[in-house]
Amino acid sequence: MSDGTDDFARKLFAGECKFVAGAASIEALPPSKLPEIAFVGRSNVGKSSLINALVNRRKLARVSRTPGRTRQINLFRLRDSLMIADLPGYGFAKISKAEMEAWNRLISAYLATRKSLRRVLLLLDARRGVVEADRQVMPLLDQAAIAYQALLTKADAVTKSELENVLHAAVLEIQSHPAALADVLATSVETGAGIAELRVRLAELAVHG
Ligand SMILES: Nc1nc2c(ncn2[C@@H]2O[C@H](COP(=O)(O)OP(=O)(O)OP(=O)(O)O)[C@@H](O)[C@H]2O)c(=O)[nH]1
Ligand SMILES: [Mg+2]
Repeated sequence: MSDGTDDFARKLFAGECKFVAGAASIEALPPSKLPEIAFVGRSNVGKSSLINALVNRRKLARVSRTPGRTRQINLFRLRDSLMIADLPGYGFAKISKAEMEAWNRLISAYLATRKSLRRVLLLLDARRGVVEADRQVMPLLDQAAIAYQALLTKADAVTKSELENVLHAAVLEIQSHPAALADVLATSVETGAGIAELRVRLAELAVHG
């Protein structure tokens, strides 16, 4: 099956993708008019891996086994159509209170001031689903009133029936969040599950040209 949208999505994510900036503060973030998608989720959930899979580059966004690796907002530009923001992960157990407050400030400021932000992707590990740290972040997203899409990462790491249970529970939980989109997408960078579908959804928000 291939209509115009699929075609555009494929071309968009196969095209030029450039690292624009790494910003540790909102002031350091370059202004942009292009529609922007932010990747949000716990440390180690697979944000950078998913970005790499979407653009089909192995090492565009840095991937690490050590949680807490991405400490700044990393901004990427896809052609002249879309910006992708890889946000620092949260919920890392060994983080100090001061670091957590710094994270909260950075993310709240980003959500409140980034005018070009069109969507947030909230990544959840398929082995766990929604966890306490996510429950603290979701109200921030609701307040910002930016539509967010919840999705499961690492779908390959659970059985089919586990995946169905976690998906079901996640769908039920996000229902009570006003800014969350209704469905939850299952993805895996290992099997490629959900990646093409996600490209199409993101391409719908991009500048077509
Ligand atoms: N099995 C499996 N492992 C994955 C998948 N996606 C990511 N991982 C692994 O999960 C670990 C963390 O991935 P990252 O992409 O660095 O996670 P992150 O969310 O960017 O982490 P921070 O930058 O620390 O917030 C790495 O060891 C990845 O190889 C997946 O779809 N399946
Ligand atoms: Mg990362």
